[in-house]
Amino acid sequence: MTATEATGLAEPGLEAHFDEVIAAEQRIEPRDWMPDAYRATLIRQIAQHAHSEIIGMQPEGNWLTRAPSLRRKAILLAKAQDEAGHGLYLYAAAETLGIDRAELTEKLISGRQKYSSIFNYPTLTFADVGVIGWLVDGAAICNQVPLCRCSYGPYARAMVRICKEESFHQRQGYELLITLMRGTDAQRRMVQDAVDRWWWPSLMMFGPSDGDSPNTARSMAWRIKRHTNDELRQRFVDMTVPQAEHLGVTLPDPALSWNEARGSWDFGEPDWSELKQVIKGQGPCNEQRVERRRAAHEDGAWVREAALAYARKRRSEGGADHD
Ligand code: FAQ
Repeated sequence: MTATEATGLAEPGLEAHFDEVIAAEQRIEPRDWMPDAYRATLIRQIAQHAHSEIIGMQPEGNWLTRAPSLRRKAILLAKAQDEAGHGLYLYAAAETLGIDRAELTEKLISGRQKYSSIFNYPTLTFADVGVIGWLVDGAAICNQVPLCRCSYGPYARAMVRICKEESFHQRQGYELLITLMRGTDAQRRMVQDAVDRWWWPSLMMFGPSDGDSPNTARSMAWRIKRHTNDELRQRFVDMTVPQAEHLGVTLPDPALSWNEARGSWDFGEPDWSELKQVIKGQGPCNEQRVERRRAAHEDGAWVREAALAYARKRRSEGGADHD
């Protein structure tokens, strides 16, 4: 499918130029003409991505007051703060497409926009913090590095910084797990239990299999997505299996085996019905995650009002906005 076929619109000069920019691997910028469906797809994806970063603070945030040492607490705090920052860059990127952040937040808390399925699972032990860093941030990196080459400039640029920080997140997770694996039998069991619970949901982060992914073909034609969901899932498995061996944990998939001919790992089929349920809002923690976000938003109303009142006052007094 070419970009023009994907748009289904007829605005000859503008659309031809848009197609040329995409074909030449150049960037579309906020003031450029773009097909409505391209804009809508970007808003959908960037908003979901931003919401995921913001909701994604909750499962780990759950352990901030119970981290086992000051060092682990400082690392976890820094990671959660990074995620808040990622959410903000991404909301800012979405705003360049003409949507307001307040509207996006409203859509999230009213269930009209999605966030990643992965953040609807509970964090039962401190090993989950390590496994989230290793597997969830690992999956996020696989998925997001290609987005640094996305055709929409503000999203691609936001992804460059985000990916650098995600790499730190992944390393801290792996280092935490290595420390636990060098500990007691109970600690090793705790890590294995966390891996058993997070492995399949991590594979589901990449989205439905290619045959069931309605958006991939068009997003690839527009060079928003650079690889299909299954390609990225395979890349993640190939990257992760040797890391699991080094760590000394077993991945909970009896079908996992090296395929000599393909030069990559064969693996089992995720439970797609589970992914559908979680996306529909029926995962283990969906309700509590959205409720927590809604409460935080409502509790923060006075901050937004105060900031607005201050900005208005400054403006009416003719003060500079930036000092
Ligand atoms: N969860 O046709 P496709 C992170 C939806 S950030 C929920 O394949 P598409 C950092 C999909 O939206 C993690 N919904 O869709 C961190 C679509 O529904 P719609 C977030 C999902 O867009 C780490 C429908 O299913 N990352 O982890 C999921 O082409 C640690 C059909 O699917 C991003 O958002 C899912 N897993 O591909 C933070 C990356 N999968 O909208 C804290 C950017 C699919 O039509 C701690 N996003 N759906 O109603 C993407 O790359 C893509 O949007 C995909 C989905 C690959 C997620």
